[in-house]
Amino acid sequence: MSMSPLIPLIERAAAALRDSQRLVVFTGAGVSKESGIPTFRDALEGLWAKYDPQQLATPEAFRQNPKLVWDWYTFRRGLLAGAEPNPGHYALAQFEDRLPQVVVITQNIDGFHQLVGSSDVIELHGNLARNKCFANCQGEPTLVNVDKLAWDKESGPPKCPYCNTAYVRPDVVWYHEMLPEAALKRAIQLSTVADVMLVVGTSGIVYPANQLPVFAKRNGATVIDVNPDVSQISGFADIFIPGPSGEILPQILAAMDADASSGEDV
Ligand code: BV8
Ligand code: ZN
Repeated sequence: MSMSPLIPLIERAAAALRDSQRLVVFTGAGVSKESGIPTFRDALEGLWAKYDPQQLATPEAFRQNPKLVWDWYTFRRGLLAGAEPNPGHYALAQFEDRLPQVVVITQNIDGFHQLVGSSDVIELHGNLARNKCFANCQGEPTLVNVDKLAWDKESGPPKCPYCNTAYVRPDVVWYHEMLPEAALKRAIQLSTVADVMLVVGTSGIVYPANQLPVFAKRNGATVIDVNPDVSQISGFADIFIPGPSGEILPQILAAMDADASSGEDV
């Protein structure tokens, strides 16, 4: 079998990760691509094809047409129900058995990192499984369990059961909305003191999440970027591994274990 040109990169990444004391993993839609979850832009097929996501995922769009936006999220929840975590998610969870600190900071809203056992996950953009009152009438966030509500589902979202005024909306961060303050603050803190940041499956386009690798790099972290394409991070990453995370991450884990066992032989 010809030596994959990626092997030296995978071994360099494994060596950096094996010694890390304060690892931050920063993920985007790409880590869930091999789970069959369309990335943000792909989630516009069929009847949604004519919409620009940045026109659907905004408070203005929801105010203007709550049913359209609610139905798009119901459609995406259906896609998620048919998908499952991939080997990349599992490999990231297994880092915790080998390293003193692993925090996963994700832009994704699918909850897959928690589903496979990652125990410290920061969700910068919320979670598709949660809903809340659009007015956060009981405080930020006023979570609402819609499974307990009866309403005409054809009409779009239910009214908030607490205030009966505002509609219920998905608990996700829309464009032009602030990210959850505590989550962003902790994400910045951890990125600033990380000794290694493993960036997986993000284009690095969306602000302010895309600043985290910059903070890590600026404060001396080794930055590793795993992405089949060049991202906004690849240019300043110490190690750029061009490949799909579902294949690359298990190989990095195996290389870490191979190193470790050879270390034990000595
Ligand atoms: C805010 C939840 C402050 C909703 C999402 C002009 C310039 C700069 C910034 C802006 C600007 N205009 C507006 C802004 C700010 C804006 C922004 O960044 N816009 C971008 C488009 C330029 N940001 C905001 O509005 C944020 N809020 O700034 O607030 C503020 C507040 C008030 C007033 C003023 C300012 C809020 C952003 C949060 C938006 N919500 N998600 C939902 O999902 O419905 S973001 C959404 O897009 C997704 O959640 C996802 O996280 C994100 C896209 O990022 P990625 O995860 O990187 O995904 P992407 O598809 O881009 O890339 C996938 C990558 O995977 C690719 O690189 C691909 O190569 C790779 N890949 C593919 N296959 C694989 C793979 N990788 C590994 N393995 C594979 N197999
Ligand atoms: Zn309410």
